[in-house]
Amino acid sequence: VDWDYAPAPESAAIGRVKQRYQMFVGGRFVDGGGDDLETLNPATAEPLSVVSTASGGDIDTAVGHARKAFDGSWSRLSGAERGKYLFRIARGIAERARELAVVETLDNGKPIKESRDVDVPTAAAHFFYHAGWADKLRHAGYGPDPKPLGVVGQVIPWNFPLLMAAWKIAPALAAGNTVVIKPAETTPLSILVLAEILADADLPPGVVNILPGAGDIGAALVNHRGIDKVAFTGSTDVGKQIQRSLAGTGRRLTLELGGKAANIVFDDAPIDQAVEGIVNGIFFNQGHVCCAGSRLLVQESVADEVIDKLQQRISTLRLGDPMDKNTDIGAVNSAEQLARVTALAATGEEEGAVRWTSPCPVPDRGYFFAPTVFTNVSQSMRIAREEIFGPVLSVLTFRTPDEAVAKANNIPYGLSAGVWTEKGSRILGMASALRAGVVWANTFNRFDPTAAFGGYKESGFGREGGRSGLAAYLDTDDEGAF
Ligand code: TXE
Repeated sequence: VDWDYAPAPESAAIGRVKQRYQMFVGGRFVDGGGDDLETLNPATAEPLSVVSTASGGDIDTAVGHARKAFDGSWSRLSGAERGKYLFRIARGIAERARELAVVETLDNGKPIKESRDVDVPTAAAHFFYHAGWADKLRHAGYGPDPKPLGVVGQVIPWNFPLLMAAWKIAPALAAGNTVVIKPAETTPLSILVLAEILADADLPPGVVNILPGAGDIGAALVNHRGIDKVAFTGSTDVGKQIQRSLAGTGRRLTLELGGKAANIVFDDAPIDQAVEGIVNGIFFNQGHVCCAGSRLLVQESVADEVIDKLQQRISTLRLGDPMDKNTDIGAVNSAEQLARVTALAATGEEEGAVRWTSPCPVPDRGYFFAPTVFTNVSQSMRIAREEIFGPVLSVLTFRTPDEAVAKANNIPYGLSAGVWTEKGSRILGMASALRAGVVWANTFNRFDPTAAFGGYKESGFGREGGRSGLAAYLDTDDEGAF
């Protein structure tokens, strides 16, 4: 935990979930033309709050405000002045860290220790990092006077609601763009707290507009004629639809889609450390992670030892109330996602894999799924190929490094991978052979705003974070690949 980014002052309002939230458009909190949306606490399946949603007309209004802000004051500000706003927003997140963590956990179902120690500080760090970029664009090798793209339409998912908002908004603003963003329908609350932080930071009206709504509003937003660039994080199916619908429009597009990462353990790896990394890789955030290490590839000679230690370790994980600081695994975000995970896991048994479920008690209300491990998995099984997006690990074995690479790459995705070995040369060799945007060595699920994140193949294209992530919001041919 980097508490510089999340000082969590005792005075912060803690856990204040309002009864109703409004949209944030043109610098004001307003009601939208869509039906109100009830958001649930997935740990209890009980209503949590109500959110006003956007209609098609609201998209016109929000894009109009974003255009006016772009053409007006925002694009005329110096980079240093834009940076000041980003610093203020970062500090605002840090000051309201506890409240944000509680709202996030109640709305999403993730353990409070994760929203407190990962989501919120990393969101603040993202704004701090991009604040530093705002006045340095001319010195970053993008060309003498790199220009923003204009009005950016962004659609984000429910697995890291605040963090994804930060990943999208911070680089867009640092580069000088204005934003219209749609959160996921099951997790609209934390971004609407962020809206209060934006307002308190005196961000000029229209620079960021937040439109809660369902997928139809996302589709209307990305297809709106006033949008210059689209950034989407979500399912591969929706990403493909967006790519098709934008074909020929000339609009810039970045997609961050699904994954099926291989976490590869060699026989010389520090086994206990690897077991921790495997657990973190798949059970962090209930496995609702696009880069989750959902396929364990373990070298045959240590497979029994690793699986045995893994099951022992998983048996100690506490599943339950996400607001309990001791909880390791919280609630699945929605009834729909629970049904999806349950159905896909069932195919594992049908196709002949051996299922092991943690003996932990499972709460009798809310959306919970006990940590599950499949062994005897073959590459053709659905649980080895499809993104489950839940706390389910599929274990495959290999004998040689070449076989590990072949199996790791033999999927339609290419977002991330992990390698566990004491050999430095092997790490370098694997990193270049694996078709994955991110390769972690002797660690997993480490995020840093300075590092570019993004995929190959059906995991999408474009990068977020680092110099490359910023390039995606600039009118430059330089994709920032260094
Ligand atoms: O995703 P959707 P869902 C994967 C994961 C999960 C599956 C389904 O495998 O099990 O997708 O999740 C908006 N045009 N990921 O159904 O529908 C939607 O409102 C524009 C991986 O929740 O893609 C939400 O804001 N936008 C992933 C966002 O897209 C549309 C994160 C994501 O929802 C739209 C989430 C449309 N036609 C799910 N339809 C990751 N890469 O991290 C929906 N949306």
